[in-house]
Amino acid sequence: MLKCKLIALLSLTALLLTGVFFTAFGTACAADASLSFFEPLKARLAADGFSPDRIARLYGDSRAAFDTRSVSLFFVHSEARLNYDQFTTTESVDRARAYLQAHEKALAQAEQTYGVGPEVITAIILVETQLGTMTGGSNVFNALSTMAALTDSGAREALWKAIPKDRRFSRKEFDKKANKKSRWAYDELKALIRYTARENMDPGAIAGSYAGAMGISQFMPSNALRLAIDGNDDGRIDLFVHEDAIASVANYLRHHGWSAGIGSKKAYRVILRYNYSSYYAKTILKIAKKLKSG
Ligand SMILES: [Ca+2]
Repeated sequence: MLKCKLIALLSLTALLLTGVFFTAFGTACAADASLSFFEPLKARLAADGFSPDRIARLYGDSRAAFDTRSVSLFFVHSEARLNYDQFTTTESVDRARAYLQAHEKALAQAEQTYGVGPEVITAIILVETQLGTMTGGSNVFNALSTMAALTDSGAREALWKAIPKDRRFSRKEFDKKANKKSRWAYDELKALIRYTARENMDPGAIAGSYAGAMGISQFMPSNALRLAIDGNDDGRIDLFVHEDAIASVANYLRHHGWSAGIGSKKAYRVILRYNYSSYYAKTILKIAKKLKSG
């Protein structure tokens, strides 16, 4: 609030001189005001047993923000579909082959422990994050908090207004999706807070997808909490470390029914549990086959 008043004074002076700073004033105050959309969410988290001190610290952090940019991507008509063919080109498969060699030890360990072949794990890591090189630029804590806050009408209106009119769903569809996504995001947010506390990580520093998927394996926090594995035995589970991500992908697949010598039909169904898209599952199996054939 103090910051807004100060900027307002400066802006008024600037306005008298040039008029240029008026827009900057509007933006700065809007950013501060939008943090109030997290108030009902903070109360819910405290009621669900999270330490009010920790919650206050998380949302009082200078990086905390109501992130309409990331979350609006859930609520727009998307023209572009992911081009899965890019992952089966010779160039992509060659890079995956180099990854197989570079991480041979961790992949062999994962196969021995979980019965999942190195080719399938590598194919998933290729498609998810281009072998760990593209892990996403959204602040996961902010994206999940913003989505979880959509139970509150003020937050919901602010997001609705932030979506360009020509890309919006109908209001009815938007509300339906906001109801569903806010419940889902709240559970993922709670998992993120628990996971980062357990691993002694700073939740505000985790970058990931706009949906909140994290690390080389793009795990949602609930999966990170339940199924991620410390692959390099350093006592921490860090999905931005290849050994941990490799073991975690293998454990995830095993958890969903993978076993050594699995048939292709069952393999297809298990891979769908990673990402519910037939294009995705077919692409993973195609890459794995190419890698196996040498
Ligand atoms: Ca580790």
